[in-house]
Amino acid sequence: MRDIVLATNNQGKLDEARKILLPRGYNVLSLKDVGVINFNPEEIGETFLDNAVLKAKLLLQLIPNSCVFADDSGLEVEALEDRPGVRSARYCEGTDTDRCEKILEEMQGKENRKAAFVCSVAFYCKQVSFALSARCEGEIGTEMKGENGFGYDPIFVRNGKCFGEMTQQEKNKCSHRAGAMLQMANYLDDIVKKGLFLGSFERDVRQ
Ligand code: ITT
Repeated sequence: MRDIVLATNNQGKLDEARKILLPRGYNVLSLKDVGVINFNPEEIGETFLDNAVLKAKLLLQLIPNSCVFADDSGLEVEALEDRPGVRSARYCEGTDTDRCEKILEEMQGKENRKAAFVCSVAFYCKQVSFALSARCEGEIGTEMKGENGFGYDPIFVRNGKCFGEMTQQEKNKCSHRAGAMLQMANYLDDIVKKGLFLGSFERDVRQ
């Protein structure tokens, strides 16, 4: 099993990444697993890709002998000029529910309800780095639905079903994160074949 450390404080992202990458032979370690505490980079990038790169690079500085990756993601709503976008996590003060309610309020009376989730991923280790993005198209519902997932899942509808009502397995069949993680796994397989993958986190702590 190959260890990769995810630079996130978001448990929802961690759970989804694990479900997608474990069957591909990649063991996703959390910041806590590798003893990194107080990891709070300022996300000053203008794009999801910029922020993913920023988070991954910062984590690599802290654990330079490991393979690390970061996910920067969010919701783009067409009628709101692609807001909340890179500011998805901090669109307004409060909880995920408060942020969903704010979007629903802003969408009142709007006919165009098209939206997309975007996920950018950046992978870094000593020898190699890459970054990529994936999108999942859908629309904003008229009310919050379901108890599953996290963030804006209760208001994001894909093919008639809300992400908040989907099981993780269902969401992982079509989500932006699944798209990005599966592309990443393909790149990683290539890196392994070329002998450039660094190995496990254990090696990192022992050296
Ligand atoms: P890290 O930076 O620590 O990874 P974060 O939650 O701050 O965690 P981002 O800066 O990438 O992450 O912001 C992403 C926000 O976009 C997240 O907090 C959710 O509100 C939303 N989001 C991203 N992916 C989502 C998904 O699959 N379902 C619902 N909301 C999602």
